[in-house]
Amino acid sequence: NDHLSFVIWFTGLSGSGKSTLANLVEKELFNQNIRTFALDGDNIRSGINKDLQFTPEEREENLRRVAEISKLFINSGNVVIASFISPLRKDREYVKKIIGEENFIEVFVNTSLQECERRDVKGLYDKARKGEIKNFTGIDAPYEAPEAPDFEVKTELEDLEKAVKRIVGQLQKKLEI
Ligand code: GGZ
Repeated sequence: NDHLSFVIWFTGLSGSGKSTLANLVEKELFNQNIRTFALDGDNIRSGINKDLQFTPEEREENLRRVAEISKLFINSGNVVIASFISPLRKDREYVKKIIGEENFIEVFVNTSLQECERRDVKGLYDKARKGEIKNFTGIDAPYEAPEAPDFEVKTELEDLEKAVKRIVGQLQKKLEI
């Protein structure tokens, strides 16, 4: 089953639901016999990027390596599903340049800081508010929302399954299957 390969890049705050949405998209593509490979903080920052923390320079390097890894995987015929906060526009532009504009699909997982903080699944916002974690995105480090993402999911308003259908439906045209 031959199909085009590209990167679906999920950007949004910690706790916005990037991984949840990415997993649903991956499942849907898998069901359609599309080869996918998922990259996120969990499998990247615990291994290949465990030398990197969260200063602006280290985030940039984190994302640069992710972009290069993504390129390797798309060249081997995978649709890459990448979920990273990727808070700065300039860094997302850099990633797009490495991967190639035509192979880069940006999904803005738009959940308000207020809601992410209310959920606080891992208790990280609480720690950041107390100053126990420095440079935390949304608290004492910036998040720059994409200006023209290919897709935007407002998780507080939209049913996730519907959002997945919308995204995968559009992608099928691009995939030529
Ligand atoms: C943001 C942090 C930080 C700081 C640890 N700022 O919700 P999580 O826990 O599982 O996802 C977050 C993850 C972010 O890593 P990324 O590689 O996606 O970031 S970036 O794209 O900016 O390089 C969060 C955890 O790491 N985490 N400290 N200070 N998120």
